[in-house]
Amino acid sequence: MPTFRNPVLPGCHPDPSICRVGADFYLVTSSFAYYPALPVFHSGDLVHWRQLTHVLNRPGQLPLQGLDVSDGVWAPTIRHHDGRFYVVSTLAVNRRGSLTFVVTADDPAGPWSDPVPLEAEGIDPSLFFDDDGRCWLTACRDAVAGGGPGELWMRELDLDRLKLVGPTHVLWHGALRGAWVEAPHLYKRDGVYHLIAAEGGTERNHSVTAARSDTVTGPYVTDPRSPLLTHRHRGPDEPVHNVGHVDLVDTPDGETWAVTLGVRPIAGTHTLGREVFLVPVTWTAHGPVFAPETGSVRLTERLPGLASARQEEVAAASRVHFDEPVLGLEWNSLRGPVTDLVRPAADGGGLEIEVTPEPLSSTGVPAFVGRRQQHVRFHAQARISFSAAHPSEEAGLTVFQNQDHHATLALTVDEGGSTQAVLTIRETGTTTRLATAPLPSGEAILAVEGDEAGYAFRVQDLGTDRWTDLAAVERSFFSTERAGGFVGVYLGLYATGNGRAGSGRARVRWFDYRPGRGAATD
Ligand code: 6LW
Repeated sequence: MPTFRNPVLPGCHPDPSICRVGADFYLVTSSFAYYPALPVFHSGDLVHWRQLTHVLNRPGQLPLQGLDVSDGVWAPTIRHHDGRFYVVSTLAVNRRGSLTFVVTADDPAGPWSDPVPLEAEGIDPSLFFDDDGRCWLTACRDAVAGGGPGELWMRELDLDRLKLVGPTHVLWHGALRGAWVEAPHLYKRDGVYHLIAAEGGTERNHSVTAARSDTVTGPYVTDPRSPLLTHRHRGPDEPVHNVGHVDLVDTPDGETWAVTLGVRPIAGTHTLGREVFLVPVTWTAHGPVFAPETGSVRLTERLPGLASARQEEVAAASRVHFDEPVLGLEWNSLRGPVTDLVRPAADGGGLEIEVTPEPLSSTGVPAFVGRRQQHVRFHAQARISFSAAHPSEEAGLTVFQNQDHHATLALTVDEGGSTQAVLTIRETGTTTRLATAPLPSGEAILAVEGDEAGYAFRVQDLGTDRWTDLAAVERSFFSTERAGGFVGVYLGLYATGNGRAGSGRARVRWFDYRPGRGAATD
């Protein structure tokens, strides 16, 4: 039986939503405070995904400045109806829904419209297009009149005016007493409306629950089989945890599959964030059955029967020379565009990064670009030259969990003006210098190698070609369990004057990322 490896989208890609148009599948995930926002992926076989674009990739579309990395753009839903793609999502501030919006496009590769605000409270909006052509938005919010803590609600969306109309229908308070119910999606099968949701929170107690009704606005009755999918009862040896937040799609061959988020903890902690896993689904008179063979999300799963599937080529390893006019789609900045600060050099000789006062520890827009770490075992290195004008100026590589939790390996100068490489870690307001190495040539290869134990940092002075091992940082330092939040590790390039305006700029000739030994999707 041919199989595939889960996760199908490794690295920080939480809250996946999926739809199909003909033989093509499209998927979107949360992007939090990263810019551009809401990555859109395409697949022909549900297993291999290639990024097409971002839904929000124009300056000023959403106010992300000032936000913690784990706030921002949460839990989108993508749907297609009548030749048009729709994405609904929420801007979260201080971990609460502050603005829900809809964005549309005729082509999933864009351009997408500007976000249209909706009078919708809460988070995790979704869309359901009924047979009668009516469109319904569902979402979750604090329970208004008991029964909570949370509740799922619904209102009709006027597609011409992109405006919610008519009364609000409170649909359901969840199956698990006392647990917050979220991430609703509505599906109709054989005339029955199936409301699928997540409960228990996005950590270890995460689960998939359901309710059903014969009429779209309810009443919805709890599916007594709930939870329909969870790993909350599976012990520490289970390789996949936090399973929940699903979206379902039917294939042209009549199969149903679900995408779900999950994490791959090692010794109880995870660094890659919530990733996208693919799970088979069958249907009975009661409703969907997730992972009918095993009841669990597996790292090796049988292939979808998509006989004629067109496979997307997905390169794991890459050396980027930054000789294209714009950065690849895998590169994100924080809270806004940085095209004026971080750009491919006009002479084609790599990436230029301006020194600005904005430190990585702020909630502003630092001169930073990063890509997701997608393998626990990986190598990343960059060839960089930088001559700092002051010891507060630095430029280099960062292993970035969030603004309060990251490590930097950077070129700077000491009090005497001599160039050196400095390795520091920052944790909740405290910066600790772990190691330094003199770099008389001012040009170096900065490298970090990760595995189950930790992140080992080293530097090669290109004047002498001599490598110096600096120090290793334990892997759990960068874990969500330690740092909090909802995101995974990014590997980035940055420059800052740490509050001091600078005039210089760093030059990065190339950046290398490749999975480590045995790290297929490790
Ligand atoms: C998202 C909610 C959740 O809105 O985490 O996993 C929030 N569950 O559904 C942010 O990812």
